[in-house]
Amino acid sequence: MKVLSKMKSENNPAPQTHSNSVSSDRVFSGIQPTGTVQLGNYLGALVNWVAMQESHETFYCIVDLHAITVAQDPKELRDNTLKLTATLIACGIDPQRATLFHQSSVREHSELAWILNCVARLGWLNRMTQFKDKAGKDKERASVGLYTYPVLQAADILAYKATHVPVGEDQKQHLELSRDIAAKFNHDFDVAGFFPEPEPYILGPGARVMSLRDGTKKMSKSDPSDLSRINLNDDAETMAKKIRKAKTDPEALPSDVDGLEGRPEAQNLVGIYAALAGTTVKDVLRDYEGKGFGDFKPALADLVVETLSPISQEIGRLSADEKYLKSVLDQGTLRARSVAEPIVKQVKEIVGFL
Ligand code: AQP
Repeated sequence: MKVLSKMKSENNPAPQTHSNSVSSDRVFSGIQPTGTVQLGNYLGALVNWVAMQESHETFYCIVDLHAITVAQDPKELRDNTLKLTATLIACGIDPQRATLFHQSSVREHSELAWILNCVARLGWLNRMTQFKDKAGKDKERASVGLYTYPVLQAADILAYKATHVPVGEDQKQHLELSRDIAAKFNHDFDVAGFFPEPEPYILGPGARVMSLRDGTKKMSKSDPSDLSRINLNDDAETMAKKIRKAKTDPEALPSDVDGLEGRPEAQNLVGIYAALAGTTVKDVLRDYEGKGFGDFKPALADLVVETLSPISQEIGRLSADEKYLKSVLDQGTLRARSVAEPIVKQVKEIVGFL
């Protein structure tokens, strides 16, 4: 992947890979079937998912158990699960290489989550900022599931003893919690090294894509404003219109990264350009220094359309083949269970279940 290879060297050491062989590292990541995949999901997570399937054993999970932490229409949830399967394949996930499945079909996730709920501490969960954001002002009315969401996330990862988790920056705190839970389990039951402490894998200028309407807010599937995000299934005209209408400021682009300080919308658009072009913010500014958004936005719109249009068309094609999508998930479930079942069985023995 052009995008990933450049970002890796500049920002973060990559997990060990070996050419022509699969690394012993195991990768797990998840995505909620809560709407249409947006550009932030793509750049923050999916680009890395695709790259990592080449060199690692990978488990990619459609996390429907996480989705129901907020109200979902049952029919929509089922439809979204299939649509997301089509989207992930259209983005480049190869079901022959990666294990692609939906979370509720592997009961070990829920079983391990309960055990880990009894390991995690209330004080740790009280510090989770995503709960505060998602629960909003009236947190008394939020579901208990939304509160314990990060523990289920730890179970998702640890049920496979995954070592690396490619995610967007918003998931950093949850990943730290997963590491704490793994370490506490190992310590409490005197099983040093039983669970690895999973490493977050957060890369490059696409790790935090912000709303097109407000550069201080993360781009999100569930933002009520469709203009705030680029959906992967938007048509070319809609994508270009959203970039044209994106909030900006009247200043020209600066010559260096420091000049973007205090200009969240400009920073976001330049970051999106850099991530899509597989380059750095610094390089983008070198090309567009002194130019206004009247010049920059059309170039960005072209790049967005050029990258996402083929994916959007492929989503349309694959979505029509429900039988194929279900067979991919069925196969993924079998493979995922064959790994998670013995690990969770061992966990039950360790904690003392008969
Ligand atoms: N704006 C973003 N920038 C970079 N990465 C992002 N991710 C999400 N938004 C951005 C990453 O996408 C992966 C899957 O996310 P998710 O569907 O599990 O849930 P989320 O993080 O809550 O994403 P959304 O789009 O905001 O969904 P809703 O609106 O349903 O809550 C994760 O790796 C995430 O970091």
